[in-house]
Amino acid sequence: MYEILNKINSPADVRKLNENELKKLASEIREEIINVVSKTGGHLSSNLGSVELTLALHRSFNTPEDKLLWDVGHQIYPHKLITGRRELFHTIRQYKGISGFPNRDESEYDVLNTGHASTALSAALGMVIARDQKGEKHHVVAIVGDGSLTGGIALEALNQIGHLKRRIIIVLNDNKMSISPNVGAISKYLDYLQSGQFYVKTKEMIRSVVELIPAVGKKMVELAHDIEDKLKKLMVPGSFFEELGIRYIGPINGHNIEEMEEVFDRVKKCTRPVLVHIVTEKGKGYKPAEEKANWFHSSAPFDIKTGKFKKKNGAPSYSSVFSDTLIQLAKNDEKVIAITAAMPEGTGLIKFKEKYPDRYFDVGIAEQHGVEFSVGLALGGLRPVIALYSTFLQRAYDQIIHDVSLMDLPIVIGIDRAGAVSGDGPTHQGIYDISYLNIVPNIIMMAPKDERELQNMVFTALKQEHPVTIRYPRAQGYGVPLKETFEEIPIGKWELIKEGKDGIILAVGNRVYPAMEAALELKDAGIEVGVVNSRFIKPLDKELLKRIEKEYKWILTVEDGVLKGGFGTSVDLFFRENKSFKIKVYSLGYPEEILPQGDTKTIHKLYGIDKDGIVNKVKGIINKRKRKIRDLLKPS
Ligand SMILES: Cc1ncc(C[n+]2csc(CCOP(=O)(O)OP(=O)(O)O)c2C)c(N)n1
Repeated sequence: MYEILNKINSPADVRKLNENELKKLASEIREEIINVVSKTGGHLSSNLGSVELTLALHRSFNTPEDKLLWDVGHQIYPHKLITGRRELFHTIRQYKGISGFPNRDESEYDVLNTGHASTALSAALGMVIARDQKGEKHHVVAIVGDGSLTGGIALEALNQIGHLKRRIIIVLNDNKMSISPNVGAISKYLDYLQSGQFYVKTKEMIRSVVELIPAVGKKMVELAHDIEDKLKKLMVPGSFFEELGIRYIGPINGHNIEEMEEVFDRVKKCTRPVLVHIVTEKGKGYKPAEEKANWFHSSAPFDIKTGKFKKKNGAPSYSSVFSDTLIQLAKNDEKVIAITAAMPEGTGLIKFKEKYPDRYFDVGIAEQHGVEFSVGLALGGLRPVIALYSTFLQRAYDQIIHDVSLMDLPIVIGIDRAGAVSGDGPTHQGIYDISYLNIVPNIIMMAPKDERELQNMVFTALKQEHPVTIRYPRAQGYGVPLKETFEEIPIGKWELIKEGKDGIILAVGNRVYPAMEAALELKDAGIEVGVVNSRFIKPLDKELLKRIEKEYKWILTVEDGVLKGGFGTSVDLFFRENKSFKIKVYSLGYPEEILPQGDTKTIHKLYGIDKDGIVNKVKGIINKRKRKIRDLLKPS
């Protein structure tokens, strides 16, 4: 039972609290977040850091009339707890539960659905224009982290915000961290603003420059003042934002509600763009998360007392096999360069950084730039390997077509978190990559059935003179033994695992093992189906397809991706292009709809791409064919 939190049904209740009650509320919110996330998993550190900021915002601004737009949206658990979702909070990230991100369908307080970084400033500016056009008066506040501020789209928005000079409030929530410590020149600049050194440096610099000028005549004095003015501007805190036309205020303690409220109340009177620089601590209030904010960024369930994560099985994750293999291969090839876009832990490339710091680059939340940077590396004769989550690779689609594909460059893209993902919901599903890459020329697309095959794929990919993508899920492997040596896989050659009688299953990546299990179960039921590990999504194994066409009556394709434009459609198209209508192609995958939030097991089951779903589909195909034959035999 929480003394204060249990009475909070809306921000109006928070506005009535006194200083002590507010402090108590902040601590109860933290306790509730730690309790729930320790069971469900979720974004812990950012939420522990944004508690006071959330309370101050909802007290100063008249939400929901005033609009709060949370960038990424992974830091809004405190916001959810005080905007009417307290009782549902334990369902967060679960199937049929509340979302871990802002969701307009859930609450009028959630203004913009987010999940990908750096979108809030652009959307906020659009809402400002709409407000002004309609003669409305409310405030529009975009809350963006220091990591997300480095994303290209955020900088494009700042460019237009400064230009249009409309009334908009930007709250920069600076905790010096992206998921890992923030990187890049902008991050250094924010550090500089925080450090207070600017003041000393300004004075010193002005003094030294002025001293250099001989003090003769009025003109020289004027010149000295002029230089002083310019230098001051150059060194004054926030002058980067000021020069863009955005008023800078800060840095301000993001854990002091009173101080923040005072500032917010003041900036509400501003008639032009303002940026309030708030400084927070990621993981605040829970020691393990304060010490390891990166590991608790998107946390697995953990033991509250020890701060230790609850492990599943002992097999390594695909991400770590990808990274370990790359490290092994980089030993004998100095040209191999590893690139991540702000996900060193998630992609496992942090290990590469430790081994080869000079050949590792974290480009920040900048997937477009990361891919284009790889283009330059490849043009310069190096072998870039960039690992991105499937959902974030969407950001770099133009670079993939316009540069990687059209110049046919040898770049390896590790597509991590491919397929349905647990917990994060619609914004993070990695289900589109097969379809959107399938249509791009020159790209070789692979998907391993297990961790050993992933090793061989990384090895094979680095031998190609073309772009190669390797998609793998967020999962641990099957415990298949890994090796120190690797085998090259012939491009476009599938693995025929098992022959069948009437039909054969062509499975992709993480669907191969469920297909094998399904085939075994079907065998017990007297149904013999073949299974192929379609380890190349592109190019197809045309030779094998031609043989299958001769020997089988039907094919069932299975993939952890959307059906339209997916692997199944490629197989179907292959036969149609060859004017072959003898064999029937059935497909399992996702329809064109927004997948619900849930764990992968639930999603796979829901859409029938797990073992049971494959068994049922095969039985359905066979029954349908039997019915057809019976119908044909009926006397007319
Ligand atoms: C386009 C995109 N790339 C990567 C991510 C993964 N991601 C989620 S939060 C985050 C860090 C954001 O840092 P910051 O904005 O400073 O917020 P903090 O986590 O520090 O609170 C990253 C990289 C994402 N959500 N969107």
